[in-house]
Amino acid sequence: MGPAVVDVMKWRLVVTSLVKKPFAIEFESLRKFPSRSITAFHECFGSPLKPATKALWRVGNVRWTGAPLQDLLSLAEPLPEASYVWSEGLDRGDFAGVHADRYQKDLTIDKAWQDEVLVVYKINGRPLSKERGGPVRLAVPGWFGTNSMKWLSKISLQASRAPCPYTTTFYNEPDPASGPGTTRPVWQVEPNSMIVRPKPGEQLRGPIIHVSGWTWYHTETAVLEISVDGGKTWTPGTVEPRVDYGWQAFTATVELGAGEHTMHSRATAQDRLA
Ligand SMILES: Nc1nc2c(c(=O)[nH]1)N[C@H]1C(S)=C(S)[C@@H](COP(=O)(O)O)O[C@H]1N2
Ligand SMILES: [Mo]
Repeated sequence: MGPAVVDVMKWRLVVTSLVKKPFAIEFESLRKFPSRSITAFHECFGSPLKPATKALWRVGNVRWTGAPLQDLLSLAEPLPEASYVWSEGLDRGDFAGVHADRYQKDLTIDKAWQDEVLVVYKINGRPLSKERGGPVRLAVPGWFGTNSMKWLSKISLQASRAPCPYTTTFYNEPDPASGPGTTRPVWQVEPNSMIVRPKPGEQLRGPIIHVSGWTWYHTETAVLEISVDGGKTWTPGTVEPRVDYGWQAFTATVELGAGEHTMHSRATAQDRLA
């Protein structure tokens, strides 16, 4: 809906609803909370109107700095019936013919208590720009970027999911675990990988080809493989260890004869190993 223009002197973060001690804090008070920095991949789900049907990624790797959300929650003391944490941004307007007074998202209470979830005021060591969601946004490492609320103004503890277009009309995807016709919220990402070298259409001298790229997921990628025969056989590559929630670089070597070839990469995460 376009960036919100926020005056940091007037900005407050409100923590409210199903809590014993609702409160509001100013920017300077937020900065006095013990700060934490975390490296994390940051991936856009893509347009919720046109989910990507082919290999296409909008993903980067950043370092967030801010106060752990769990510290704010501890201060507010959520009530037992609080099962979701709603976040609200200051942008409003229309998207795809649907009006919203606020951009709103939700997290499960379990994710909100994890120490990687931050109320962020710096990216890569610098203050957040207006476009990046400044002065304060949420960062939810391991989950799609859409959950990382920009121009954050309110955190509210609730018993059910948020009713905003961005949690109901948009950002629900087919759920392979529950069968055809079912959907799940666009929250946690699936194991993923992307070949960066060779580039599409690049001409190379064989037979030994060096492959490199990135892999990312909610937990660490354990196995990364390359196929040059459409997925019949797979050659294992080497994956660098993960830093926090960051993406992991991989390299592999394959042998190819003359001609045109198609290459696939496949990531298997630690928690998906049989
Ligand atoms: N308030 C608000 N937060 C938002 C959005 C938005 O439109 N409004 N877009 C989300 C989406 S879909 C993504 S992918 C990320 C993009 O963050 P970036 O601009 O830092 O890459 O912000 C998320 N947070
Ligand atoms: Mo996005």
